[in-house]
Amino acid sequence: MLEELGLGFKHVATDPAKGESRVAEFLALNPAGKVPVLVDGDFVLTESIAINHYLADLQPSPLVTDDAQSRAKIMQWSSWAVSEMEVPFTYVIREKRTAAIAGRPEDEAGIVSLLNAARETLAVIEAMPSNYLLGEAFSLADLNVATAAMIAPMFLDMTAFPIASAWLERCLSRPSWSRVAKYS
Ligand SMILES: N[C@@H](CCC(=O)N[C@@H](CS)C(=O)NCC(=O)O)C(=O)O
Repeated sequence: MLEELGLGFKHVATDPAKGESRVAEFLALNPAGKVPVLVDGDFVLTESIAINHYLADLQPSPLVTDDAQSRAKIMQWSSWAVSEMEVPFTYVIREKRTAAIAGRPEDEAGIVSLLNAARETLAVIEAMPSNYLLGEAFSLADLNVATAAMIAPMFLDMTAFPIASAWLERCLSRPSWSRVAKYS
């Protein structure tokens, strides 16, 4: 979102896989021990959706149009992204990581069930009648949903979802996204 809006920022690399989000200095910013965290002066904000909406308020852009129904639709898709789409992927990643650390087999049946739930969310995107979630222009709804959807190709055969795949490709081919790649 910072790259989309052209806002200046300093990225502080924090790798959760190395435990860097669980050190005292980071936990003081986010007791949940998770990235991202935005620090804007004395103001500290966690949760990617809240951060993106805050940034959108700081810097007006075509990503958020100023009418109640568009804003509500962005909220609808953003809530859906974190409560429906992201959840099965999060649990699959967690199960794989936990199994690897414990040296035990993965819960295959559990993973199958989670990936089926993930497919159901992709089917929602697949039913999209336009090029982007709110119509013909990229918006904050696409940004927030694509951030969850970009995990899908790691686990699912995307050929079953040509419309969702083409949409994801449109989102991920934005210049902002390639600039973000250098932070990971
Ligand atoms: N609901 C949070 C999820 C944040 C989240 O799960 N972050 C992961 C990386 S994508 C993390 O920092 N995990 C570290 C951990 O759980 O120790 C958001 O959208 O900001």
